[in-house]
Amino acid sequence: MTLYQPFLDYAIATLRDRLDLQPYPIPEGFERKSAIVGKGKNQEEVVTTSYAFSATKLRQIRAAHVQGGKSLQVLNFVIFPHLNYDLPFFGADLVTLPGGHLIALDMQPLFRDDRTYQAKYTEPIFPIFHHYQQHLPWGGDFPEEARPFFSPVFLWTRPQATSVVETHVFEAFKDYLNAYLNFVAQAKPIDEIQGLTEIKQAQLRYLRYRSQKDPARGMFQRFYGSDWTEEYIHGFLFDLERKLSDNAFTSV
Ligand code: DBV
Repeated sequence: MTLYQPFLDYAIATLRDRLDLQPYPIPEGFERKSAIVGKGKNQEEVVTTSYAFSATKLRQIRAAHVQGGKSLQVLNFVIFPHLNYDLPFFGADLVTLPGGHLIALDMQPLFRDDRTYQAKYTEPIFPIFHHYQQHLPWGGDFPEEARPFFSPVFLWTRPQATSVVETHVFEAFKDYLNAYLNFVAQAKPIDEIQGLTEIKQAQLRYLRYRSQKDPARGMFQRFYGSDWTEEYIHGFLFDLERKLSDNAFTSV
């Protein structure tokens, strides 16, 4: 059992339990990808598996799980709501590299500086955030340009010990996911044009940032080549623009 498998199993079981989960298409050739990397006795098989679902209020729920031995494990898990809900994105980036663990967990806001939005989607999370922050201290510098996309309850930490990932990080992941699903349960569709336009712009802003700056791009290029990587990023991981142009005359 690899480090993030229990996170993925928990997430899928919880989503099945709490939502009307439907399959979401994964482009052919992207469900599973493998490559042999390294030389001699350092050779490792690196396998990337993808998972995707949708639900009534959620356009795409997707996970990418990279397994390449003890010092290369990644679970990137994001929930993209439908464009007629003001819900934040659920974003988890759980990364283990030879240098250590890097954990990002957040309810990423559509409108970071809007006080009403914060009261609705950030303040309820403060108790959970403060509870875990004592065990998961701030991870230090991260790209300034990423700031607009993070909430004040962004858990960002670089634990030394794997046991911290297995315990505190796993518990935080569960609590954030369940709190997110509480928001989903309460969310009401937006139907006025102004609100819908703002949501679409905010979703596209987030999506363009994440796809342009994907910190995994270099890693995927090394393992699987640059054509596969670009298609994986734009055709699966961050696919909203493609879906909008595929469905120019229908709703997404
Ligand atoms: N990051 C992704 C996707 C990944 C992924 C789709 C499928 O957005 C993995 C894989 N993240 C990944 C890897 C690294 C990081 C780093 C492999 C290490 C890159 C390296 O050191 O070579 C949060 N992730 C990072 C970093 C940040 C984030 C701030 C540090 C790198 C940097 O300084 O740019 N990713 C970023 C973020 C979210 C997220 C804000 C939201 C929770 O998913």
